[in-house]
Amino acid sequence: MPLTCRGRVRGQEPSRGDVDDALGKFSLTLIDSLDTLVVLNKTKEFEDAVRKVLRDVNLDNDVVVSVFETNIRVLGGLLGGHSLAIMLKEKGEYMQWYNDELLQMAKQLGYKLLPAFNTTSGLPYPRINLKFGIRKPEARTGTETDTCTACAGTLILEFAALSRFTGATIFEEYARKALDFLWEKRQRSSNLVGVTINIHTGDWVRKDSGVGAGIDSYYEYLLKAYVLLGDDSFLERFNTHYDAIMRYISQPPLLLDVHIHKPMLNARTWMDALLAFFPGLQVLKGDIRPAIETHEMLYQVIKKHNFLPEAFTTDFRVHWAQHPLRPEFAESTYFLYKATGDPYYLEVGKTLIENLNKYARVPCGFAAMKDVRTGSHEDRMDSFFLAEMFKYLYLLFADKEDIIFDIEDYIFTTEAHLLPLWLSTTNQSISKKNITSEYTELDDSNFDWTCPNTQILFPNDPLYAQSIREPLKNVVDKSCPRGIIRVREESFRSGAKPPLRARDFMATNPEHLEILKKMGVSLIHLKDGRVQLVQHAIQAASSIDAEDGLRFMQEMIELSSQQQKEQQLPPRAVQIVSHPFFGRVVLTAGPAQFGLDLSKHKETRGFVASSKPYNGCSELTNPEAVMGKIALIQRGQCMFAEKARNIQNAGAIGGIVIDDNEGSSSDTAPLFQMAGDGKDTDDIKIPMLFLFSKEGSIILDAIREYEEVEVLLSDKAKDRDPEMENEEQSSPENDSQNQSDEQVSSSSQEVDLVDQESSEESSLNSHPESLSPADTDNVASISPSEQTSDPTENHETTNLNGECTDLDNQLQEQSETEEDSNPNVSWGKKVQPIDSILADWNEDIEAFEMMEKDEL
Ligand code: DMJ
Repeated sequence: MPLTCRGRVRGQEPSRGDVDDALGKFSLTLIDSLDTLVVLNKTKEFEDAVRKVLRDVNLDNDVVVSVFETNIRVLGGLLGGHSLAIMLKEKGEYMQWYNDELLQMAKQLGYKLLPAFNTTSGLPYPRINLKFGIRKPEARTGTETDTCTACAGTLILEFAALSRFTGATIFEEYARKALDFLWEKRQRSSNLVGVTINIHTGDWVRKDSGVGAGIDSYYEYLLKAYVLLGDDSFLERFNTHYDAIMRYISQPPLLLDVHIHKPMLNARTWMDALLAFFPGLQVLKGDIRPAIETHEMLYQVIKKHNFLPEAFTTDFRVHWAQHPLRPEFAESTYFLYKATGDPYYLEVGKTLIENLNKYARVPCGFAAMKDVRTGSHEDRMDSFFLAEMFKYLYLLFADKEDIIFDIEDYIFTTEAHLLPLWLSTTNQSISKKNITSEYTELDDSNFDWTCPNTQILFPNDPLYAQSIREPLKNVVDKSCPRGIIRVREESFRSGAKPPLRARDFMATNPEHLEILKKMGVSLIHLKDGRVQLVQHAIQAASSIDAEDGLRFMQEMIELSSQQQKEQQLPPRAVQIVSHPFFGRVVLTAGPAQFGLDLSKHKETRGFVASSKPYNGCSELTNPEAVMGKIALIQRGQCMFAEKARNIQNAGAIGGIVIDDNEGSSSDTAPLFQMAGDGKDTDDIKIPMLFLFSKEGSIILDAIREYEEVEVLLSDKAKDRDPEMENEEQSSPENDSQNQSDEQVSSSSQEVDLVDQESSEESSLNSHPESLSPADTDNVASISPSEQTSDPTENHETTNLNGECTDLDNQLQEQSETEEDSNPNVSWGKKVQPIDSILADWNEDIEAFEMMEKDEL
């Protein structure tokens, strides 16, 4: 926890949900970073770290952990540590005392994970209790029915290594069985796999398919299992899937999820950050061209936001603004540099390092970005940051002599742990599968770019990679908003009318209503004037129309979720700029619906002071203390607007309301906007921001320690770098005091004070990132396409110069002026319960599937 400078101990911090399943009270970060120390030539530190692991780590904790995360981070970490420990021992200088202790620990952990495989399918349960396993009542797990494909398909490297290192074949057998089952269950006509699968029946639960979240490392492990174990069947499976990926999911430079049964139908209009590993995998496969293209597209998104947001739309807008310092893009950059030798990739690496130092580095480590748009932090530094990011960035710039062993003798697991390639010839007790009976030789055209090495393929063309990147140079900046694309392209080319797009739909257009009817979509006029759209695929004129209807509904939902986000005020940033923080700590703050709008005005900077009374609900008794400063006030007992008026009266230049609910944090609670008091709040001129208790206590602790604490309130954190330190050193404290005084006098002239009665606070819950990308899929709320105004207002438009019109503004305008219209969801404040939306949606999908079956 790099902001509060503590370790995160499961159970001692508020639960963050699934993400905590990686924590098993087993010193995760220490184990995950063991082999990084050796790569970075910190051999002495490695030796110390191994001793600490052996001395302190307990694997027998009563904690429910993720089987996948425990495998890739802990088992992988122990095995990577063991691999390098024996390498060092053999060299004769370090680790001479080492006697396979890490391997013994890995074996103990391996046996702890085995009960998870006790299913008829052989697919593991997603979670296990380290002490009690699966079934026992005290285990608190074992009732799950689903797991993700990557969760079940990312075991073979670690499990096979464990078997081969120890001679205990059971681990490799179990991992192979799970992979065999997934292969059997692939959708036979598309050769794709879905995101989640029922571990008992093998039915696909989520039938969307991409190369990012939920599937990613399943593909990675098929190819790497072939490399490590030399078993042809893994390569054949990988090639079969790869062919399908390139046919359906790859839409260069994009990689877009599709439906496994209808692979020409895109499943969403956004991409997640996890797919950034894919160019690296393509390099390993030898398919350099699309790797260069996708990597370039991702790099441009990064240049725009400093980091890759967790999810971004096909027109490169932020869909989910968090960035937990994921390493995938650095990983791909490393592999592309190795393959091409193009110094461009060193420049890319330099940018990544500069951004990390500039925006993420805090006194106790590197903090995840809570929101790439504001630059605010989250008190979190996941173990993969040291396991992967450090390793790949170091290796990118390292010469062969910088590394004390030959990195080419090892394969990287998905967590970048190193396993020696000599394992392929050790303890091969499991019979290799030869060509699977179902394997059909693939058309070679997909592998045109497959090669042992680009130096051989393009020996006289050092500009090869550049020539591929060049046409994509402006792909992000010049991109026009795209909706769902590539729907039955062939039929449009042959003259058929393209299907109705959600963005174009107008409920007053008779032609549109006719199309809806054909697609099986009915329009219901609700009593309150809203309209609701419901699709019954079975009522569609044909299966093609039903498919169009499904796509239309999905587009509507995506559009509405987009609009909902656009209507929300983004979070703000509170940046601590005084010594010793120098702008490095940025806290996520909620905005207010009143007072100075920080997105329109320059930021406000000033020292902080607690108000008396601390709740700010009456005239302040310490106006001299808050005069010209940013007042800290506790939430509760009166309205936010009243607090603002009281501190403004006392001469404060801004206010930070700190939550009175102890332990609350923006990591675990959705941020909200502070609402006004229902009356005119134009008299409030100062900026007001809200901090949850944990973020607030970072400021309060800083005051206790350093007394004078200066902060910057803004919509986006200011660059923090030596400049800020210099600024601080050259501007004596009273400079900023003077500046603050000026601000106060100008703002107080404009202040028109109004007395308010005390009443209860109200707030508008509007955290844009409170749903994960997966959560947002089926739920939406949208302003209707207008039924009377100029139809062009609702269109995605490109003018004759090819420049994009600002769709965001159009949508914003729409949302301000229009009432509700809806595809099976409700608009505005009257939101249909999620369960009912999902039920309707599932009903539609079931009907659609039923219809498909009938057709067959
Ligand atoms: C890592 O833990 C692994 O790379 C995993 O396969 C997915 N991604 C995370 C980091 O983003």
